[in-house]
Amino acid sequence: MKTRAAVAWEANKPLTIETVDLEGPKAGEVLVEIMATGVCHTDAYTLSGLDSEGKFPCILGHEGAGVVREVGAGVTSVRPGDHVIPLYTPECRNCKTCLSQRSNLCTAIRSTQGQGIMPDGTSRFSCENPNKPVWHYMGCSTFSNFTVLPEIAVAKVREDAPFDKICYIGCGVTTGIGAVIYTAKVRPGSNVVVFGLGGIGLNVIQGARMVGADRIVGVDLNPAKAEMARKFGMTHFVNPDEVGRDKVVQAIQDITDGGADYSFECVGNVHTMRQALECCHRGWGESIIIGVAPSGTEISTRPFQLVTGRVWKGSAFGGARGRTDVPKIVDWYMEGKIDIDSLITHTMPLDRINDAFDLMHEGKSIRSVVTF
Ligand code: NAD
Ligand code: AHE
Ligand code: ZN
Repeated sequence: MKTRAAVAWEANKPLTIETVDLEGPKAGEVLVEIMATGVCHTDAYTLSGLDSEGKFPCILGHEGAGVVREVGAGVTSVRPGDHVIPLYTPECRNCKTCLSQRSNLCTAIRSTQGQGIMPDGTSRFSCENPNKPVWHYMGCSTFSNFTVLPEIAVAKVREDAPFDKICYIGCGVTTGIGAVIYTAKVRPGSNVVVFGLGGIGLNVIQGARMVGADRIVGVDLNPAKAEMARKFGMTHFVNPDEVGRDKVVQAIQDITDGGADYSFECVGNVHTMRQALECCHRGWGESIIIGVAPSGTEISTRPFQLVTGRVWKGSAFGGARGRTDVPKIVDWYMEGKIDIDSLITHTMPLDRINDAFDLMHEGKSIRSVVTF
């Protein structure tokens, strides 16, 4: 079949809207009509050329929602007409990691996903001729009106939920709230610090308020982000340019009576990762890395920071098990327990998708959503 998609031909070039060829689902796969997709900073990161797994030409996008239109042989868990959210972190329920229940990092299809291909080693997308494949991205490619996914990489969700809002649960909402509740398991009354008040950080703040955090400190270079953060529960704001970039840790320790119980890095910068660790309370403070730093960069700190009890860990997709947890998060939204609408600051059609990247880089949006 043919489908309209935004193609990234090479790094650092605007996407172009193309009519591409898409092969139907093979065994164990499903064809999904994408109704809406968010644009996450990770899409911009890969487009920047700094992602070691970035492969061009490709169809980016990993934060979508849509409807199953066709299923391949042997598919049993979804059928045509089901509403689904694509999962870049699938849940096969059969690999060592899924069976362990100790992590959400299902390994069933991770290696082919990182190479831009389906589990059988080929791409379903091509442009101009079948010998010119266009690569998949994070196993999702939601910047295409139709896409093919393995059955284990879709979460079936309720049908009354609006696609142009719940698409954000496909990455940002789950990553932020999940990092608080599944990865860090933040306790009520904790002091929480969030570096980066964008599409992820604001969801960390929303999660921290949900679980009853006490002080919630936000850190961002862009003071325009503070207003929305306060609405979501931020109690204190630190602007590194105001306090001095080398005094951020001290400023946080002053606000939190000695340091954060939990900090979350939602920028993707190795310097803020270090600050996020070092602003943690001696003896127990835990710092969770969410931001994706350019490949080739490294984090550093004095080992003494760890010897004295601080803990450094990371979180992918908020530690959420996609097929199990994503439908629950959709329910929380529909029941009014979480706010998604306020964070979607811009909505545009596919042919304006480059505006979403511009707005993000200019610091003018929280989340842009593209509708088909
Ligand atoms: P965003 O662009 O919406 O937000 C980033 C925020 O960081 C902005 O408000 C910006 O002003 C702020 N910032 C930039 N430099 C800063 C600095 N030095 N100090 C303080 N604040 C600074 O991006 P997003 O969509 O929220 O994504 C944030 C990060 O999380 C990205 O690195 C993204 O790739 C990553 N991410 C990771 C996961 C995961 O599963 N681990 C999931 C989604 C996104
Ligand atoms: N290819 C990248 C990896 C980037 C990365 O860490 N991705 C996160 C999700 S970001 C969503 O916006 C993730 O899930 N990581 C776990 C995994 O298995 O990829 C790079 O930098 O090499
Ligand atoms: Zn993302």
